Amino acid sequence: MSSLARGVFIVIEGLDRSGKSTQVARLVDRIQSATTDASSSGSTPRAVPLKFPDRTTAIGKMIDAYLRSESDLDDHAIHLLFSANRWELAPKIEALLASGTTIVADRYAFSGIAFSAQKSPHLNLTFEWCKAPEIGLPAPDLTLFLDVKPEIAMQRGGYGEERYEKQEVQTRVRQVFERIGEEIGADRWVVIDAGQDRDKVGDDIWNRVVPVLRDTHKPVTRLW
Ligand code: T5A
Ligand code: NA
Repeated sequence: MSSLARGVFIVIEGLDRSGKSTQVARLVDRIQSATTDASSSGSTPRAVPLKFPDRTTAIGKMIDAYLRSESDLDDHAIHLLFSANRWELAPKIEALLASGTTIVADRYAFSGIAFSAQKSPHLNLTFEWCKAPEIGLPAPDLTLFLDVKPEIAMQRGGYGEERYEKQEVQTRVRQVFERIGEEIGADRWVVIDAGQDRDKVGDDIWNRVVPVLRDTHKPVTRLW
């Protein structure tokens, strides 16, 4: 094994308030301590969090205004902005993975498809149309889908502040996520019961992540 092992690309997906941000932070810490123990260079980060949408870029600021209902955009246009927000970060993803840093992303292309396609058939945002701009992005090695009933998520802090935080929307989003999971396949898409307490969810995630962290010698693939 002469070449540097690449980082692993992990995505945490789920409905609004399913606990993604909580679990992304915990997983990054857990990977960090596991790899610091195992290597001598404790100062180099071995895992970093990313969040989609990244609201800090010029595109991200437009998305942020849309989500807070401060602006209105055509449904196709906002879909393409979410996708562009991923493409503008794709070179950073590639570079981090190549340098041996593991990425834990809070949402990714799958949210992009699910939240837009739930607007169809009312609008012509078909599943295939929504998927098209995501084709060619770096593919996650593992996606953990935090599954929680919309009625449980609704009872959690801060719910209802943003555009898509309505029970009927979340129910349709969950159906599109199910279809995506079937397409991705069980080796790369794992459903986690996110209705459990935080520690139990964290342990279930960790058990699925450990084998993937060891599997760093195959090249990064592309969606789809
Ligand atoms: N979107 C996103 C698109 O339409 N297209 C796209 O391409 C993308 C990427 C914003 C919106 O954008 C849409 C989807 C979204 O509607 P966001 O910024 O990720 O996306 O916003 P949210 O999904 O709403 O993220 P949140 O931070 O609000 O929710 P999280 O991260 O899922 O949940 P978290 O960890 O913050 O926890 C929420 C609350 O629940 C508690 C926490 O303490 C917190 O109060 N909690 C638990 N309570 C009980 N049991 C547990 N196990 C708990 N875990 C956490
Ligand atoms: Na939200």
